[in-house]
Parts: sequence; structure tokens; C-alpha cells
Amino acid sequence: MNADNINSGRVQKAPENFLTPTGIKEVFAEGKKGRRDFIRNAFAAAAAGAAAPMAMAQGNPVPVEGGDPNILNLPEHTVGLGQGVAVEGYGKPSKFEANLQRRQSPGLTQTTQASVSFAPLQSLFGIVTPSGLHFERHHQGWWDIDPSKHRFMINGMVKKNMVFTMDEIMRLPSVSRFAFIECGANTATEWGNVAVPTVQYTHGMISCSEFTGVPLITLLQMAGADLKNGKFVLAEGGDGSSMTRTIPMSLITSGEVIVAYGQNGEMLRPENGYPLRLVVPGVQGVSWVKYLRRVEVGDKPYAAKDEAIHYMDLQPDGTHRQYTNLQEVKSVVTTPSGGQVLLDKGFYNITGLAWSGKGKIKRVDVSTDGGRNWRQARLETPVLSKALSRFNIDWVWDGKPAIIQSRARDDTGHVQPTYQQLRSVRGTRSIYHNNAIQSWLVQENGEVKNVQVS
Ligand SMILES: Nc1nc2c(c(=O)[nH]1)N[C@H]1C(S)=C(S)[C@@H](COP(=O)(O)O)O[C@H]1N2
Ligand SMILES: [Mo]
Repeated sequence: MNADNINSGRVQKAPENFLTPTGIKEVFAEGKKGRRDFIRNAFAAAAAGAAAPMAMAQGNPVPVEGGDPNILNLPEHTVGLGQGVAVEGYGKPSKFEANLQRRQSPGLTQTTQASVSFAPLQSLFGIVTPSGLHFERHHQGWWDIDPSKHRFMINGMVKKNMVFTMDEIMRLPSVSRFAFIECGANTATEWGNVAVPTVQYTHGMISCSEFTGVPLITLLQMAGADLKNGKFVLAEGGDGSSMTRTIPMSLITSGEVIVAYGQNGEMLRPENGYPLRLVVPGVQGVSWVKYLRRVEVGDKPYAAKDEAIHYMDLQPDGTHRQYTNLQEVKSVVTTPSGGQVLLDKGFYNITGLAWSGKGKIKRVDVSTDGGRNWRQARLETPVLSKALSRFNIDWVWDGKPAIIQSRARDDTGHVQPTYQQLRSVRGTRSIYHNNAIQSWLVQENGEVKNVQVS
């Protein structure tokens, strides 16, 4: 299976009843246990089974008659002795958060070896993706490579070929920066309006971490790279996928491209390229070569397998768009989103994520009426270049059907397109680089589903 070809005919077309309320419930029965997957359940739990109606409209929960036993009676944990330090050494989430998981898409053909898992965006806060929930995309499986045996080589248009051990790399001056990584095929199913049911599957091939490592330019300078004629490098991974990608030298000389070993304060996770991966801020995920073992300096693009066959955009006139490196401005509302159920009319915090491979997010607008009216959302700090940004906006739901959308603008002036605008330029036969505005329909019964507004 090639998960990045999910829209190329190998996809399991959604059944006819996929979008009916019962369809969503059946498909996402597992989600009902979740804290935020089902807002109604969360509020019901907060009310502790009391008969009082929830009145979030004014932001004031109605008092429970006779008092809420959960506040009146001291629970055991306020009087008893808690557990000692976690004996296993590495901390784990609460057992009540067991529903928070990476998942394989129901829209993808299942094969014996899964090659993509999606991050649960609907349940994440802020801008950092916990490492254990980072999406995964493996073209030939993942490995847990012994760092003492891992080597990184530089060759091509250099004065001397160099081979580094991990120890040698880790004693060099390091930098840290936040960056999002988005697979070029993120949101691919929506090109064909397959309408996978949740934001985890529409947009979950994106994650954001703090990465730490050595700027690639430092290593190239150590090897005496010809930075005048060497206009590109080829980056090669150490797994069986023959993952090689051309990176323009202009991105490298700016210092942005990092040979990284750190992710969110610790070593990379094996599934994300331990012990070494390329971090190429703003550029589609495929260029973030994992298990990085070699870069070669050259004077022209390499037209590697994953540049000449995959990760190209078929245009309406039959030609292909190649080397579409930068991920363009995009955003998505993560709550309320598909598969969630709103409890009742009243107050809700609409929240979501915005990002641009070209720079910082400047502004996010939110519509609750399918794009007729827009209101400016609050951007939460920090707002970092080529990282995820978090937005929030207040909303009082009147109980009538609503279509929730977000539209981001970056600091280069680019604005996220509607599907109509995107398709008028790119046609309908693309797989990659779908940055169109996402729509979530809130139905009168509170159930939220994935729809497209033309
Ligand atoms: N060596 C190697 N690097 C790779 C891949 C791979 O299969 N092998 N997959 C690429 C693709 S298509 C993506 S989207 C990202 C996924 O990174 P992640 O698994 O850390 O999320 O890694 C890229 N780098
Ligand atoms: Mo990818």
C-alpha cells in the first residue's frame, strides 16, 4: 500500500450511509469512550449523572439540586496516601486517557503492514504534538537503529568526503526550533470528497515538535562543500525505502535545515527516524528524511523516485507539477469536528490549528454559516514561523444546523482557498497538497460531520 495514493483508485469508497448519523456512530463507536471525541459525554460526566440540564449558554453550569456529591463528599484521593513514584521510570498518560491514540484511517486499504498512522488532532491542546502521538509514515517499515553503529556521510561536490558518528554530531553546536511536519498527502481523501469522518483522518498527517540538532550548513562547511555551484543536496535515508530527496541549497544556507537527533526534549522516537533525521521547516514531510545516512552535494535536482513518480501534482491539462516543496497556508477547526457531538445549544469554544510553510500565520477567520460571514479568531502565543499556531474563538450555538470553517492567512499574504478556488486551478485529480478550507456540519441533533461546501 502507498498511503500517499489514497485518492488514486485504491481507496475504499465510503459506503452510501457513511454520513448518516448512525453511520458515524457505528464507525466511531470506539470514540464514544473518549473525553473530547464526544463532547456530550464529557459534559454528562461532569454533571456526574445528576438530572440538571447543562446550561453552557451563559457559561454558568446550573447548580445540582441538593448539591453535587462529587464536590460534597471527599473522594479517597483527598484523604488517602497516593502512589509512590512510577516504578517504570518513563511516565504514562492517565488510564482515563486510553482513547487518545494514533489510528489508521478507515478510508485506507488495509494491508498486512500498516504504513501510516494519524495524529488525534481533535484531542490535542496548544501547538506541540506529544512524541507518542506524532503521525507516522513509513514507506518500508520503521527500525530502532543502534546509534553507536549509525553513520552520517557527506559526499558529492565537497573538498573531502566525511563520515560522522552520532557522538561526533552531538558534540557540535546545536540549535532547537519548533516546526510542523505535514505529509504532502495530508487531506488527500478530500480531493475526491471521500469524506473520512474525523479530523484525525482528514488532517492527522501533521505534527509539530521542538527539534534539536546541528544545522546542515555547519556539516557541509566542515566538508568544504562547494556552496557556489552546489545548488542542491540529495538526502538519503537508511531504511529499505530508497528514500532520497532533493533539497534546494537556498533552504540550507539559511540555516533552517537541521540534522536532528532531538524531538520534544529527548531523542527522536524510532518511528520518527531515530537516531537522525532531516528537519526541513515548511517543506512537505517526505523531504524530512528519517534514519538520515548521507547527503550528497550536487548542481541539479536529482529527480529521485519520490520526486519523479510520487509527490507530483497532476494538473487539469495533464502535465505534472514537480518539486512542490513548500506546504501552503492551511488551517482546520479541531473542535467541534467530525465525529463529535455537541451536548446542547449554548456556548462553545471553537479551536483549531493553522500553519504555513512560507512563514508565520497572520490571521485566522472562522465562519459558522458555511462561509457567508467570518469573524477573526484569537491567535494564541507563541505564533512561530513554519510551526503550528493555535486559534480560538467564542461561539454560541443556537441549536440550528451550522457549518464551521476556518480560513488562514500567512505573513506572505497568501490566503487558504475554498475547494472551488483550489479546483479551478488544480483540477480534481491531485493527491497531494490540498490546503482547502475544511467544513464541519453541526446537525440539529448536535452530531458533527464532514461535508464539502462548493
Ligand atoms: N527514510 C525515510 N524517511 C522518510 C520516510 C520513509 O519512509 N523513510 N517517509 C517520509 C514521509 S512520506 C513522511 S510524510 C515523513 C513522515 O515522518 P514521521 O513518520 O516522523 O511522521 O517522513 C518522511 N521521511
Ligand atoms: Mo508523506
